[in-house]
Amino acid sequence: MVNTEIHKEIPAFAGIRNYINGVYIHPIQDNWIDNYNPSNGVVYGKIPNSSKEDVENAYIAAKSAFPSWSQTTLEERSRILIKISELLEANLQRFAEAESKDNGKPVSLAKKVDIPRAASNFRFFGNAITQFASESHESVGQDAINFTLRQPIGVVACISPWNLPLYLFTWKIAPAIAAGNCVIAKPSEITPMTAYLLGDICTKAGLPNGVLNIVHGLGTTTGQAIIEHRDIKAISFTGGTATGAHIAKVAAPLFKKLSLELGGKNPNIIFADCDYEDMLNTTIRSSFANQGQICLCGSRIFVEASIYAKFKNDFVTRVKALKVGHPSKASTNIGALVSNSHLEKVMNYIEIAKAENATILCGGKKVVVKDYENGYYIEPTVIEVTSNNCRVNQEEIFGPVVTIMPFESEDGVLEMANSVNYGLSATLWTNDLKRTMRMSNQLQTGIVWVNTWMMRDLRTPFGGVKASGVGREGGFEALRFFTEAKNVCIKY
Ligand code: TXE
Repeated sequence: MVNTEIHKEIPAFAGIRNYINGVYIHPIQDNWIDNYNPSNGVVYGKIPNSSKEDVENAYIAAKSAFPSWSQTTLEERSRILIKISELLEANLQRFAEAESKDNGKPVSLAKKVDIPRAASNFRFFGNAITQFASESHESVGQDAINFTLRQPIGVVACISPWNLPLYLFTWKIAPAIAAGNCVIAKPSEITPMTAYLLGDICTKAGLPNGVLNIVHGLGTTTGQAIIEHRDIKAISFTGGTATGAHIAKVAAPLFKKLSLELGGKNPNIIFADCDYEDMLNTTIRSSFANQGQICLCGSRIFVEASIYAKFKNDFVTRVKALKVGHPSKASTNIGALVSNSHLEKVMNYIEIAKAENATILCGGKKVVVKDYENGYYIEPTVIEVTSNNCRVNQEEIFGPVVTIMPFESEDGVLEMANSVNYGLSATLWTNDLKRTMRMSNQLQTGIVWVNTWMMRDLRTPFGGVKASGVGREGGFEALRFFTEAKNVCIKY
């Protein structure tokens, strides 16, 4: 039987609950995992490790809500999504602090980027659904017309990671519910707090019970139960490449629709004719924003040989000036990494770099922050490599660690940029239009930024090629993913 205890405020203990059928409830098996604060290494809450039965409860709630929600007018869906957006904006400070405490990112970043973007996701898809049109095709000479129905799929799953917790969680949920689906969503077990708070916001905004159900837990238990569920027809996933491959394997025999947004090892290619200061400022950001834990970070920096020495000197000087500190301090540029195990993974790559005879130009060590000695801090690190084939240039480190190396020719750098398993994004710094077009055409990535980085227009397709994923999110691409196209052919 479903326990319907409503749990509205976060008490000091901060045990969070699943949000199923519009109420906060305990996991059926009373199984919990610890939630760590990365800034001080202290356990500050408990998270349900939800079982198959919890997922089934969420499924029942979603399935029951579907007939009514899928028939709700677009105007009404839009109104509710925009209301959710407004409530997120009204609770900006509370959500930003919760995100920072869970993830280790500076509060200032969560306030400027993560939470406003989560609000934008709801506002954007609340508007987009009212503009989402389908096609018709007149079969000329055959007295027939075809038109496409875009129908919601039913119950769909959204599984998200820990690096941009609410930002990516809502990037999936908003188009899924806008399109008329009911959702089972699982945030990362490492950063569940803002997803937990979102449930209450959705209820207050008038989202009908069961349209969104949030289950918490480990990937191997809760996540696995979701991807194995026979009646969940589509999965939108963002996370590691290995997990994406596993999900694809489980989902294939069940014929689920999949959108997989996975890792990246993105080239940042700097030509001598670029606007130097602009490039330098943005390269600091594209290397170290969110402690380098963004799949879009430009972790392989290639610099044209004629400006390499100058860049190396200026970049390292600027990196050394970045302040590692507690996420709540306004002076902090680099907060804590998300977990101790992730910190160890990143540190291990620094040892790998040394073993590969790369040169650590700056950083490379853990940082002890006064009063927060057990937090997961690391210096921003720049590694000079002599080949693109080394492990630190081929494997996703996902931390405040970048490599730099010079290049001689456009063809040479293109070859290195593409010689990697991943293919998410690339950044080009140049003022040469012809080169911009040549390179943009040939880079094997889903996204190319020219003279900017991570500038996002939510209407544009977002996703990668090769090991960076399958499918596209964003704009109408996301609404297409969350609907089935049905052709109706009428002979008249
Ligand atoms: O991610 P996981 P991890 C990269 C980054 C990082 C690596 C591993 O390199 O070091 O991936 O990170 C859920 N069935 N990225 O292990 O495990 C899990 O609970 C269903 C890049 O922390 O992929 C969480 O909700 N779900 C990335 C989500 O998958 C499962 C962002 C992502 O966690 C599952 C994060 C299973 N069997 C890490 N196993 C990006 N693309 O931005 C796990 N999950």
